[in-house]
Amino acid sequence: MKFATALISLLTILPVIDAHTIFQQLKINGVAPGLGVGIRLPSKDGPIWNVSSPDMTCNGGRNPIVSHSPIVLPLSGGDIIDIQFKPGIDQSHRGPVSVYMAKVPNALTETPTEGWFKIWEKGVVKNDTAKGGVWWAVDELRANNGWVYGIEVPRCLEAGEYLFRGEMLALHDGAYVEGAQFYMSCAQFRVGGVTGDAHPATVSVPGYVKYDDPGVLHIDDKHHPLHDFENRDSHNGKNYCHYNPCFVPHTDDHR
Ligand SMILES: *[C@@H]1O[C@H](CO)[C@@H](O)[C@H](O)[C@H]1NC(C)=O
Ligand SMILES: *[C@@H]1O[C@H](CO)[C@@H](O)[C@H](O)[C@H]1NC(C)=O
Ligand SMILES: [Cu+2]
Repeated sequence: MKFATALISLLTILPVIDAHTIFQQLKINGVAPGLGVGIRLPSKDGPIWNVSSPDMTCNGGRNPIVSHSPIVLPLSGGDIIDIQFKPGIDQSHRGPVSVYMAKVPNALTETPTEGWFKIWEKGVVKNDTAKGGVWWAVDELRANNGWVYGIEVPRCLEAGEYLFRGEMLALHDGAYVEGAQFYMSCAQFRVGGVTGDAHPATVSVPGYVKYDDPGVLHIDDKHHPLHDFENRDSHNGKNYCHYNPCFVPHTDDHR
């Protein structure tokens, strides 16, 4: 396959052991098309800190895109997507995982700022004091060799081409301005087998998040950083509301 060379050289760029990570591979209903296939891969797996930067959309900038897959992967409503963040992520890096989609005229060439809606999110997975306390989506990802499982493609989407943005947020330095670390890549999909009656609220990326949103910046009510924020009730558990939007158009949620 033509894109094999680019992917092999990408693998040599990304070190095997690294504190950081990036969404590099996916499965559709359990089948993996291949590393980087259908995905725009940056040269480096470092975070984006600047929430106002256009690099928030599909990475780039300090992490230039080196492998822009020429493939748009076919999808149907109700398909289950798994995404893998590789290589590894240091255990100091903890936080939520979110997935956004945006409809575009051409998934190969467009990088839209507007029109993003969140289809999936996971924050705190469990809180078991006997087993280390609060367990975040990123802790689960780390335990699963980078895989995030079970992202269902909403059946109510309009048919057409979409960008699919997998995002991991590491909150450990979120007590500081532009401290929270965003890791994202975009996959390219052509969606069919859908009802077309969804009208989800959309946000712009960048723009959907500010460094001082409560789900991103962690400070106490006197504006002192909370270094142990992950284990504070006010910032985790069921009440943890991700940075905007907090709306997920589930498959049965025809809005
Ligand atoms: C963040 O990105 C915005 C938009 O590109 C830019 O104007 C600003 O200078 C950047 N800030 C930093 C600290 O690089
Ligand atoms: C986590 O468990 C501890 C101990 O039971 C409890 O005090 C705390 O409120 C829980 N936090 C969340 C976010 O559920
Ligand atoms: Cu880091």
